[in-house]
Amino acid sequence: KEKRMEWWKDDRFGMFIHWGLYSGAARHEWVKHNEKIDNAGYQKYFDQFNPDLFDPQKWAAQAKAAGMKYAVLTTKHHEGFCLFDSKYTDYKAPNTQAKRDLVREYVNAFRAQGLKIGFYYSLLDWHHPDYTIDEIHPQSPKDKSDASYAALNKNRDMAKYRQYMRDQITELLTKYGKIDILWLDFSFPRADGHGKGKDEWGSVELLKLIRKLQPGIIVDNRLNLEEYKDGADFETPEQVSTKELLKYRGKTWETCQTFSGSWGYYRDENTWKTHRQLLDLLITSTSNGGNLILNVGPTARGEFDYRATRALDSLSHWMHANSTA
Ligand code: FUL
Repeated sequence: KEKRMEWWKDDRFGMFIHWGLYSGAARHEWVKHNEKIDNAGYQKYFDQFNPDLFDPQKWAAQAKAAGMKYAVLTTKHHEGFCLFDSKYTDYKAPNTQAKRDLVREYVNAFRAQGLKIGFYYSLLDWHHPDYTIDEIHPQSPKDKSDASYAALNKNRDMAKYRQYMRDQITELLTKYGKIDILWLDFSFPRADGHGKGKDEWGSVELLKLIRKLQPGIIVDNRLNLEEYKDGADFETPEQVSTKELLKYRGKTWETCQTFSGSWGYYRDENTWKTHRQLLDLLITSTSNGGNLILNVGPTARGEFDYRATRALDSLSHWMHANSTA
């Protein structure tokens, strides 16, 4: 483990990219859950998805200029839509107006700039027909009774979904060359019994498969496997303050932070962090033994929002003025 973490501890700064159908809704990557939208209601974002301005070379150049050394892209977020060409689903970018595997283009462009490659993959899936409905599913029952959950889940089989995840993770870890990071999200046991934990995800098996397919890969802690001896490589404090980050000193950690409050593109959000705040996060993280992964939520057309571009530019000016490279 020490060995595989070496480059990561040295690199310290990465770019998170949340991109999916929710980018078209432009109001949070949890929009399907937040507004209780069913598959039929969500279909328009699939039909309209057309990233005509997607230029991964430009994304990679912006990341590099800002001093970032690695990137993690959402290959599939909770909505279930896949940016890659998976043979296990039709719910994927090649079947939209994009007509191609967008993950492959990201991998090629970022690798060409010398950046390390990471994949985010959601354990939650609000589209898959076998994913059982739980309390955070868009179709969770109003009355929250055991009987309602049982009725809704009569024909849903998590074992099939577990196999689907193993198949897709196998695709991701065998078809794109060396993958440096796998960022799985998320598995928190739920108090009321209508949520999911490591057993429903098949976390132990999944991690064994991952380590077999890509022995050097770095995996986050969201499989909830702290007790498993070859478990998580790093902790993932999410959107916490610089003060809170100090508590992680001595651990192996990466704080994930967004420019604003959501991860997916949210056009009308007004809570953007100032450039000074971003710099504080970077300095506090790196000087306390942690990493920072800063998130950009591109638009559905495939562009970085002007506010994200300005923030990255400001970091890049600072990097330029303060580095010897
Ligand atoms: C969370 C997710 O639910 C968010 O949408 C986002 O992906 C963040 C990094 O992790 O758990």
